[in-house]
Amino acid sequence: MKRILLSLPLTLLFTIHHSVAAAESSQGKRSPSDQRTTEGSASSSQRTTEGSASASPNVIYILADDLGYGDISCFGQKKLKTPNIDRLATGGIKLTDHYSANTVCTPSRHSLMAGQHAGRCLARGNGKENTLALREEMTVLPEVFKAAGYATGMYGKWGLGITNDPGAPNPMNHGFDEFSAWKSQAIAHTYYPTSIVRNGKEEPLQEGTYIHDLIMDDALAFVEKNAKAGKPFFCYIPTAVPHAAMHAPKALHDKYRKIYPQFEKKIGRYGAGPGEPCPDVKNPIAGYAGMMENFDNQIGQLLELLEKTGQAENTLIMFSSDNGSHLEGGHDPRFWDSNGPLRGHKRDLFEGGIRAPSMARWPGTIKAGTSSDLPSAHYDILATVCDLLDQPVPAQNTGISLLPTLSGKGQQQQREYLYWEHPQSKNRDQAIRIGKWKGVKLGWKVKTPQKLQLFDLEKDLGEQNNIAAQHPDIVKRMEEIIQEAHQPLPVNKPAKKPVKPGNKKAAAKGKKKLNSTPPHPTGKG
Ligand SMILES: [Ca+2]
Repeated sequence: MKRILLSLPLTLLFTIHHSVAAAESSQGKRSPSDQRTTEGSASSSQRTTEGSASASPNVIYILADDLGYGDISCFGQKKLKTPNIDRLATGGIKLTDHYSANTVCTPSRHSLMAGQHAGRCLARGNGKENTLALREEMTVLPEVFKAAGYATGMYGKWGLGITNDPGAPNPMNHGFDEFSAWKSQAIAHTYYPTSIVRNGKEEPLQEGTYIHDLIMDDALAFVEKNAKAGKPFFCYIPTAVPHAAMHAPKALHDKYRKIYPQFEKKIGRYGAGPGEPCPDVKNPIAGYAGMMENFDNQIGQLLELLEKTGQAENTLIMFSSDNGSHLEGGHDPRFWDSNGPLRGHKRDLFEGGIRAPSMARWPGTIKAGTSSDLPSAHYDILATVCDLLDQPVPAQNTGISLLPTLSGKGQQQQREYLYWEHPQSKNRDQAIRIGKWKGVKLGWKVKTPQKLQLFDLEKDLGEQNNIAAQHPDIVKRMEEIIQEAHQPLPVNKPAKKPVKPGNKKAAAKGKKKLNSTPPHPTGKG
């Protein structure tokens, strides 16, 4: 597998404020963490002697789907308790300023796998799934684990292609040994699909089978199997909860119908992939609560299994969400206050669309009950894992290692900015964060791109007061960066069918295709 080492020169023009140990970084000067990443100077055994942690900890990454910043109780949810998810925070570190890489499913997942921000990522929106697949020549997250000798498994919504296709869309083509999933992202809209795909093979399901329980059972079996074998593992759990539709197991749905009877006349509706049942939901408020409790119970099962197999202190668990809360399928994020103090929801680049409730737990290594407001994003996970496992950082990476922030050891490398864009089209929304400053430029759904809006997140977390006019230098710098951060996607390949000489109509069609951008992300997801 071809690997190219990457150094990350940074120019800090603005001071980045955060509470965890920080060090100044300047161009050409690398932090100890960065040196480890680029030069491999610290061996696994060296790190092991520094602390009690194993050099090859198990890693579990749980990615919720459309879970808002205010949707779990340790991040402020008042109406619903999530005691097991909260254990990740009380037993580890809360990452209060950690972000999704994008504001919809596919590009967010693509960025997580490839370690690229939204202006470099090859998926810029939801669309035709197999055209948005990861490129085989890239080294992506599970392949880093494979190179370090890990077992790898994925359980949930892949979102990067049809999972029973044998080519590039298939998770097993990108470093997963095994997986259980929906056949496609569109089918993952229903929790009662007609089939499950295991390791690339589609298996029919009996009508009314709640797939989330099957998928989590498979994840638990993968964890138990490898724990007993003493094999380090990477378990990726991109659950579809709490994305539309509001399907919950019947007993839990009924429990919350009694708690919220005022919504009994409300019907939640959503659609799934071709030919797939997506039952309407009577009282979708109760449906949401029931599916969240079921999910929280599953996290409890996972934690108990780690204790039972003696792996709790040898396992790093990370938790986040692929984008902000949604307004689909009868879900009411306003009732639940799903975005907490933030502005906006899914498909927005205001904080409510991208800031994700995120935590990491690794008993004995991550100090319990701590918090960090280091600005960071999903596209930092690849570099973090490379740092953790002493693996080279893939060439396409744009992230930094967060390991010093998680472990409290070493100097945390700084970055100048975080960047987002949505969607891929002539006019797109763009956002940037530099330290406490947040810039948002709206271009999608407006007739002409608007001027960049500037917010001070320390004083104005809800992004209500645009202070761009008071800080022209910051606005100018942000405009320069977002201009550079956005790179157009490579143009489509020309049609394979040769154009006959003299066929002007076909020639014009071929030329148009060559210059066209990928499908516009109008699809749900
Ligand atoms: Ca999503």
